[in-house]
Amino acid sequence: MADNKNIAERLRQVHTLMLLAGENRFRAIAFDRAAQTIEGLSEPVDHYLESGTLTDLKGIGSSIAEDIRLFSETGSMPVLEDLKERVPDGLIRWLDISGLGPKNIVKIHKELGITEVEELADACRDGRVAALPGLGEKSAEKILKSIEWLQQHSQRCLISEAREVALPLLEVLKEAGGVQQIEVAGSLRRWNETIGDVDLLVAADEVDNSAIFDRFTGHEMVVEVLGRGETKSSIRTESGRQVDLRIVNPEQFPAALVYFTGSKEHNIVLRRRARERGMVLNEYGLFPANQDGDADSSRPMELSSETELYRHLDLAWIPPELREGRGEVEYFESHEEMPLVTPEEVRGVVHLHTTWSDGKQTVEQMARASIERGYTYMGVTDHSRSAAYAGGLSIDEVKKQWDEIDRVIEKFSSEGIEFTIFKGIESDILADGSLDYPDDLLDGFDFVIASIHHGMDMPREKMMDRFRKAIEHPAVRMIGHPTGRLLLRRGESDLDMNQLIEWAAEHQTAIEINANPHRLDLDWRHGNKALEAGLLTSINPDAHNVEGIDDILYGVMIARKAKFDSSRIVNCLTAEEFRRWARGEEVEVKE
Ligand code: DGT
Ligand code: CA
Ligand code: CA
Ligand code: ZN
Repeated sequence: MADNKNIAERLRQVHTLMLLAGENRFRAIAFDRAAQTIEGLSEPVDHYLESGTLTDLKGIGSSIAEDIRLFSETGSMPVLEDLKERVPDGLIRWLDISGLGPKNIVKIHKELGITEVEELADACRDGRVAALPGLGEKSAEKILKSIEWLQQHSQRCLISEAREVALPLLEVLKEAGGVQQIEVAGSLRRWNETIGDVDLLVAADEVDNSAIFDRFTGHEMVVEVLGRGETKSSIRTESGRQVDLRIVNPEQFPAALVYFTGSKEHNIVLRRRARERGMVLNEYGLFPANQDGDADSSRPMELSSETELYRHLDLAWIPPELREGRGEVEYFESHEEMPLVTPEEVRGVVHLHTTWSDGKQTVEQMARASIERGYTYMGVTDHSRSAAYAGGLSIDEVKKQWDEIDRVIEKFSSEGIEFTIFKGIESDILADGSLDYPDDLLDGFDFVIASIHHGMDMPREKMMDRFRKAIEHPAVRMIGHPTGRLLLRRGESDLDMNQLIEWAAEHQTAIEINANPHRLDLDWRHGNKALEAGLLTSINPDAHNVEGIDDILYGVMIARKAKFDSSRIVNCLTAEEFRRWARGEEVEVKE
């Protein structure tokens, strides 16, 4: 038995490898389509296999059905195994190089006989790539730039990937004998958008350390033990992540947790405060300073929690996501708490795609999934017409979609379901800053998100001009993913973000926090400026399927890092308040 997700993943691998093997594109695409179909099923595939109805499904012909059957029965898919033999491992990594598609990968690989990313970089430098027909110097330069960028960033991973590693380890270690307390520390506890390594911290009596480390290094995810000592052990997982586990005595736990949560900048400020109060703070504890100013380690302060440690420094407890050395320490000198948005305060799912453009589920399915998750409204925002690659909607299709939304609304009301669906659009901002539809059509939407998907690398002045025009357009209520970045894969547009924030705040136009873990854009580092300007945001999953809605959690944590409370987040409004804001009425921001 294999689950649908697993099967879909294999089919997708076949698709990718076929492209890299230079096989017929349409045959390859069939596997991608089949993967999409399998993913969208509500019943397990085995159900269809048993009843012999697999080939009734859209996009599943008899040959792919056979591949699925074999995989389900034997756990192996011959077509995939065969491709894996034929396509060198190194080539697969070429797919991460932005601007290099399968066709050119195959061409370069065949003509130059190279398979490793490093070899490709060399071939870009010495002119071999530029000499290939259809590539040229510009392409070679672009590929090289992208490789260098990747190499610089490949040591890190997305927070979503780090959580996939950390949470199962945390679960297992929680149950291990002798573990008295356990926490994630480091950048993951601070909810940074990318993570270098995962840090775990355990409180235990020393006699138990060895057994706990056995449990850790013996976990099924571990492929390599990088080091093992008395109090620290590091492993690498199959996904390439490094995890550090440190074990400290229960008395040391609060100080160690603060130390290993970081950030370094935050720790520096805390240590200075300790010194100013005649104490020394380090990873082992908080100590009175002796005459030389060193820690008097014979007399550690008794600390039972992080809160107590902060108290000794005349501070209230600071949430980990704020510990970035950006004024949080000063704030918690005189405040017990900072008002910050919580997941429960988000009421509406705004910015999502449906089968009308490049989403995987229908309006109704997305609505029901939002209801299941406790939301009370959603804003459908498919792509606009010039986004042809993503199934952007023609004017005619927009009107048909409105009809469908009306039908779903009616259906819900006949079922007694209270749920509001707004008709929105994610309109492209074109090269000249105009939007993608005539004004009278734009007026027909409940709200418009304006985003840039093309020409993201125009010069700063031009980019700012495009955004300014979009913000000034009366129909626009939100700017989508402002920098256009794809974390660890593609850089950001060159923008004056402070200026952008000011313009948006003036118009009560929100700049979204795109909650997709690949984006997390608006970046939280602009939080102080956003607060000062009174910027509104919206925590938007940019969901392309039902599961995508759950990314809202990442957006909430990034919003907290950026110091947003619910009064500046438009999808924390009720549906009626959201409608009023969307119409251009003022919303009240708490002071
Ligand atoms: P990462 O792993 O690059 O995503 O970022 P972090 O913050 O997890 O950094 P990491 O794993 O090197 O260290 C975990 C925490 O330990 C860090 O946030 C602060 C603390 N720490 C590590 N090294 C130092 C140091 O040299 N000085 C200070 N003050 N703190 C350190
Ligand atoms: Ca770390
Ligand atoms: Ca570390
Ligand atoms: Zn977009």
